[in-house]
Amino acid sequence: MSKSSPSAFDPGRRRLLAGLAAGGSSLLLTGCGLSRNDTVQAAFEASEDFTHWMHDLLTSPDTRVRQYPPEMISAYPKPNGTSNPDNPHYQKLAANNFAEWRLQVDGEVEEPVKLSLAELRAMPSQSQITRHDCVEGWSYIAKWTGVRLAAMLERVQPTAKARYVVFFCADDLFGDQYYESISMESARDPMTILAYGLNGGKLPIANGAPLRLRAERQLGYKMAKYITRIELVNSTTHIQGGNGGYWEDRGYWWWAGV
Ligand SMILES: Nc1nc2c(c(=O)[nH]1)N[C@H]1C(S)=C(S)[C@@H](COP(=O)(O)O)O[C@H]1N2
Ligand SMILES: [Mo]
Repeated sequence: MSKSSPSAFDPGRRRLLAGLAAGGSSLLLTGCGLSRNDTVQAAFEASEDFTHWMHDLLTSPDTRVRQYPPEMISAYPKPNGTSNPDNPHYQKLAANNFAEWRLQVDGEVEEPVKLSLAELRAMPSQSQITRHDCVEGWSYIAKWTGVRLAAMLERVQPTAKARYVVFFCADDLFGDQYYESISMESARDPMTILAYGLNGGKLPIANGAPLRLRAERQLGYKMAKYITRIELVNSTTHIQGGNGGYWEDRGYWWWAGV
């Protein structure tokens, strides 16, 4: 299953930390990102390479988000928002184990695709044990299995205009369709997957069956459940409220990092 699953305790990350400590800096890597003291900040800001360096640090495989050992998996992966889309089309697909469900990937791509769950499962898979953080303040640890979004992008070949990946969902929440969007950087992160498995089994309906996003650097509401279509776009301003997501249209942050 977990062909390219990153290890729970990444030695590369420890080497990086050791290297920084040896350099006399007090740069800290935390689950929330980076914090620096003023001296270090002044030194880095003097360098025109700072932004690039920061970007490389944040996106390098050495800084993958924290993973947990299997014994820390929570007993209950608490569903939130929609837990069973009530539209008849979804219910019909669910009744037949999503055999007729298709994932459409289109928009700013050279090779649009329409894939079945079986075809997704045939692609190289990855498993990861991570913590889900809801903006409401609760969290749980769970094991997710799926396909790297980066692999999907390689397959569909984004055009030069593609800047965001938009996820359209099967459910309505208070009358509007749930949707989300992430940056190409977040989409290409090695820990960003389209998940069809949870804790060793099939992804339950409550948690987004048959397919949901895991973008592990971001808050729970970014992780679209019940995905039906992925569209690559140059801008999200023409979609629904124009702010890049269901909750963003109601005032939440778009980036929503954890
Ligand atoms: N389609 C859809 N995706 C969604 C939601 C939703 O209501 N509909 N809720 C979001 C919120 S706020 C959270 S915290 C997580 C909850 O995921 P879970 O139900 O698997 O715990 O899904 C996110 N993705
Ligand atoms: Mo949430």
